[in-house]
Amino acid sequence: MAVRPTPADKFSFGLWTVGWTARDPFGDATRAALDPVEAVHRLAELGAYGITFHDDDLVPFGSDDATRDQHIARFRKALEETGLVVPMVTTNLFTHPVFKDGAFTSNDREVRRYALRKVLRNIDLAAELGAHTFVMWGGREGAEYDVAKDIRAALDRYREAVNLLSQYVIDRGYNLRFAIEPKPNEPRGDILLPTVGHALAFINTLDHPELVGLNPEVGHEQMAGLNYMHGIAQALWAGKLFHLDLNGQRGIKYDQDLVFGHGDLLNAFALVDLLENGGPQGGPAYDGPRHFDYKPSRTEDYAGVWASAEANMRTYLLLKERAKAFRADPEVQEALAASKVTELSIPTLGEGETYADLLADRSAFEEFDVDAVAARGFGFVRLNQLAVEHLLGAR
Ligand SMILES: [Mn+2]
Repeated sequence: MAVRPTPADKFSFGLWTVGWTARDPFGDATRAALDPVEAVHRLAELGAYGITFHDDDLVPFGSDDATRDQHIARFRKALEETGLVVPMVTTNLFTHPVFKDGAFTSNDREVRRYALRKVLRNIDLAAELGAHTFVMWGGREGAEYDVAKDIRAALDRYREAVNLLSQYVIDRGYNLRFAIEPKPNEPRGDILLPTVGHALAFINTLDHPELVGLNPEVGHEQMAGLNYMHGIAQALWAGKLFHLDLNGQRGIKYDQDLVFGHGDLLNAFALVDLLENGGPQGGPAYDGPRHFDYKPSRTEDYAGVWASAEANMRTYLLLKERAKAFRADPEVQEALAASKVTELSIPTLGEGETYADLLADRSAFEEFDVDAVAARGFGFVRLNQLAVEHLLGAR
């Protein structure tokens, strides 16, 4: 099937994804380092529109100012040559040993002050490169031992950090919003703000909640046994889907970072259907970057790296095409109505109806035939089979 990604599809990749040299806790790197300039050119050739990075992906940690400027200048030149954009930037607050007990929430106050400086410097770079989203994944913000971290104090410090960074963005006049990326564990035993729900509750306590949203990742929700599509739907419902990280995960285990769709394919289908067809008029519910945060498996050479990058985009486009066919199928529309999926959009009380009116409505209770209604089936299995058949290309 002719599936060709184009920049209009808004696919973006982290520099750390295709650039992962495949070092894991048990083994050495299986691939040589990738030049960020080559990553830009290759991704542009494959049809991507954007590239994202952690500060240290682009400029090795500890580089002096002159070296830093050189790395940034080479990268900018590659962007200009290819037309690739930088929609998002993030900060590495997890690799260097100084962050072993966290960054914004380290028990060590000096580490917290250093972390804020590292992020402030990176915010300037993000704004300079035209990014509109600044992701915060607090991978080391957590603990292994319940007695070793005061969780309420840690959340106070987390909030203090995000409030300070928000004020900085406002004072500088940057067109930049923050997106918190939840994860339940790994590398810490337990990470703060472990799910979409925890992060939403935290955002509501901030000085500038309008500047802070979410960057939910497929694998991070599924590692906790949660439904990613539900998480995305709630983020949309709250007006907080600022960005998203697509990849694949097979169940509750370590963070696999597989290619998008190489985990729970049915959930990926429902996700793409939501993003592309879940808007108020049946169009897209989300118009931001379709960002892939995956890792090309350790078994792959560079030919496999670029094939896997392409696989993410192809899978997304194929699911988009399958979701469109699903929505257009008259039998699906009939099954959705028969399952009362559409009836859920009708408010439970009529317009202007009060609880007094409900109490006076004998058909709602006194004359309601509980047994007859309880005997009615919903037909959800038939509906889901229609989705499976569309996904398999059988309809
Ligand atoms: Mn991620």
